[in-house]
Amino acid sequence: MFSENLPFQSNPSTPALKLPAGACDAHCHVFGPAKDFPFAPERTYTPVDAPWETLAALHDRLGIARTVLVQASCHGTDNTAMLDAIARSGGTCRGVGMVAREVTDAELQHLHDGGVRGIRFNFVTHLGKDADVGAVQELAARIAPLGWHAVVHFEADRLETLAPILKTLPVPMVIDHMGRPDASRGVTQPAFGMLLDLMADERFWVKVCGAERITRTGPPYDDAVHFARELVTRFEDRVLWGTDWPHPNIKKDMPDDGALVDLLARIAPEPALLQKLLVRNPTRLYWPEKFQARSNR
Ligand code: 0GY
Repeated sequence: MFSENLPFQSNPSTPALKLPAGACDAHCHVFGPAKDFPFAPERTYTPVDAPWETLAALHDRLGIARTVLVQASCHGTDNTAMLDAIARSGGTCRGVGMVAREVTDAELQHLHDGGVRGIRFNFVTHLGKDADVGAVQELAARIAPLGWHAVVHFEADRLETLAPILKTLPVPMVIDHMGRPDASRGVTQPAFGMLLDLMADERFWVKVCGAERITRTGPPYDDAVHFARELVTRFEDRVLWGTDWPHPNIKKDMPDDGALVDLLARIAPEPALLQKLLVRNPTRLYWPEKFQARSNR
């Protein structure tokens, strides 16, 4: 049986915070519509339809100019909904796909041509079977020549086992949702310490979104903000942020995306840090050709 997801908020608030030009939502999804892009039979949940047009309208309202779509488990390794959205975005969107171990070089090239710049591996119990470690190592070696990175999504208690494996991979790695610690245990908890240790290695990046996932107190996520703030101040050049719209598997307190944007005023109140988090860093990872062009000027 699949669990059914709650609908996203259809009328989010307009944020008070004005985002810098070129701001990027580096973690969000398109789902379906199921009639055009059916969900994967092996999924653990059925999301609500969340098409590109709805996401684009949300981004307009929030002041977001660029998008990184992240493939989610409900679509499995069928990246077509994401590729379709990227193709319709007019160059403002890039993607992170999910692929089978047997993916061919031609398929990887097709994804690259379609705007994909990384692949994602899940190690999260409620999303089903973990990624196979042998496949992760093999695929990481194959995407390295494409200049791609790996996005790694895990629960905090998996890091002890995963860290030694990740350290052997020959690509940059982006960790989802601050490594999913239990925010009620504070920033001094061992699991978060392990993440900070990992981040000392320049290959690792982290997304400072997911406050609504790690919180134990709910909105306005006071317990979770400390984690994001700590990461942004320590690793200003390797942090990314996203809305996580349409918020799959959130069971209560469906986030107001406008309020999530306003949380940035507490996570990165310094304009220079906000600029790195929302513009410079995602450009370096997802639009490297523009990043290099700017650095050469
Ligand atoms: C997220 C989080 C979740 C879902 C997935 O691949 C997925 O289905 O990532 C979750 O359930 O916590 O980042 O979208």
